[in-house]
Amino acid sequence: MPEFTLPALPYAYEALEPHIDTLTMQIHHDKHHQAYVNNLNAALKDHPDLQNRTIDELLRDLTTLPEAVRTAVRNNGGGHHNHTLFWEIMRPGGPKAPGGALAEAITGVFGGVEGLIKQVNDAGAKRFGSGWAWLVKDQSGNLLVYSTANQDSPLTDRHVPLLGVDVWEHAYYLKYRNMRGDYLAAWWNVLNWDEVARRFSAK
Ligand code: MN3
Repeated sequence: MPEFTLPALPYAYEALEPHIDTLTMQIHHDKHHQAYVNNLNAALKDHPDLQNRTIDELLRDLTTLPEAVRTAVRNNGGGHHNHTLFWEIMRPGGPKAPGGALAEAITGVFGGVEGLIKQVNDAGAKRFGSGWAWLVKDQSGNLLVYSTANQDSPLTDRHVPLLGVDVWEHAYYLKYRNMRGDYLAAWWNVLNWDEVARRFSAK
């Protein structure tokens, strides 16, 4: 049966320095993300029908999954999907602002990139405990900012995640200690706006 696998990082562990430190990237990708993948595979071991679905399908259809696996897919499937997105929407030396249709949409909703950054950082700062801050596209194509707890995915609400910031302590504690706001402020330096735009325009 097919198993979910840990995707390789699309850049070196040290590529996002000084904003995201090398050791955090190593532990975050090799240990935390790997654990979500392992736990997801373990949960689906006796459900070959579910193993043939994509991770997107599993998270969209979460409420109809067998109760025995639902929480494990929510937490570990969510963790797998969220982190796969997270690696892809970061890169060293990317453009400092979005372009094209995404830029127009952001200006329309948030007044500009600074307005978007403020809302995302605010959502991340206010998330009590662990979770994510998101920019998503809803089913009508509207842009929304909110946060989710733990590894809950916007896909379960039929929203397309465009940009997500991990605000679990494991994402920043080694370098930023308890200063989540400093991490959030720095994180935008490594955002891959081209990938966010690609997701925004994807059908
Ligand atoms: Mn994480």
